[in-house]
Amino acid sequence: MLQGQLITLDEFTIQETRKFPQATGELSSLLRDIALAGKIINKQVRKAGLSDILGKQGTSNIQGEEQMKLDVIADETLIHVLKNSTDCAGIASEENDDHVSYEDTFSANSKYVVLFDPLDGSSNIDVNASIGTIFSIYRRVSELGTTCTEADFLQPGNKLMAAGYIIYGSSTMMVYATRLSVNGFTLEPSIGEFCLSHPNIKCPENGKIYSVNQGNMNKFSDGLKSYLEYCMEVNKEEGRPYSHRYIGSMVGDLHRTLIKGGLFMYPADKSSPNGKLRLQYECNPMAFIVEAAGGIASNGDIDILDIMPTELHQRVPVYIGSKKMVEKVLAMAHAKDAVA
Ligand code: P6P
Repeated sequence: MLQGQLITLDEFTIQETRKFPQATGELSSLLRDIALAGKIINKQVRKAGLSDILGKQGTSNIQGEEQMKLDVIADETLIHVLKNSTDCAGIASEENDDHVSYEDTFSANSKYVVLFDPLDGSSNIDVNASIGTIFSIYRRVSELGTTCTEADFLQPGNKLMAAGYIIYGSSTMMVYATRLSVNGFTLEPSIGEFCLSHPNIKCPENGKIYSVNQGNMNKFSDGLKSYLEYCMEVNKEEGRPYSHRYIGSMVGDLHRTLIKGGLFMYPADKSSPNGKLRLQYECNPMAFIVEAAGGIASNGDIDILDIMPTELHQRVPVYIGSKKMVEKVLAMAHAKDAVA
């Protein structure tokens, strides 16, 4: 996109709001607040090697995972920015036990709540691989003017109003989906603005990249093992063997899958019957984005977005990406397991 044609995130969200006369602009304003938090986190991530913020914080989160210093910085940044937003009634973070309800009058009368994984893939921080912030925006189900309840944060993904991520990679990008489209914005550091760089993203219907932690193969079901063998088989007509790409950062692996097509999966296995990834903080927002772009996302049985959450930090198996690749792995996994 030429310099003269730059459309900033602010301009884009205002244009989108104008398409709907009844829209109040609150969702757009909340997206801009999240973008601000992303810019602040980006500043810390980009200089992490030069300041004393690499490495472990010396604490663990609700997941029992060791927190990196940048995990805590990102979490605190999002909590602070959203507390000062006029459009967020409360938040729930992957790093914290419970949700937080903002009590000031403005916030209590806001109609949205935000869930986030402040810095997904943070084990990659010290080796400079892509990491990201994942966010979900729901309309609250509790009454305006009252304190948020857990029900506000236990809504299924098919109730999402918007979801997105900020990826701190070779460039810093914000990608978000509404029910209408998925759009990507690249941070232009010289003006400090996210600018539209990937309008109307579509996930290719098929692909040639599969993304899974192959080290867990011995713990996978027979059906899944047969699918991985299928990926590695030589079949020139069908473009196999596929390429295996896995960086251990869901945002990085999913961004590639969204743009280039492919299949990302974190299946259930013998030691993790519900897989590893969190429904509310990772799987639902990513499923919303990929499905808005034409892909599909399943837990192996049903659409991720149709799962009724029962706990804030529950984990689910996930198969997500190009429609034809997800359908194939589910067919092979089920067929083989059905026989077993
Ligand atoms: P494993 C990062 O810790 C994360 O939550 C996701 O970003 C990533 O896809 C997954 O876990 C990696 O898990 O077990 O392969 O290291």
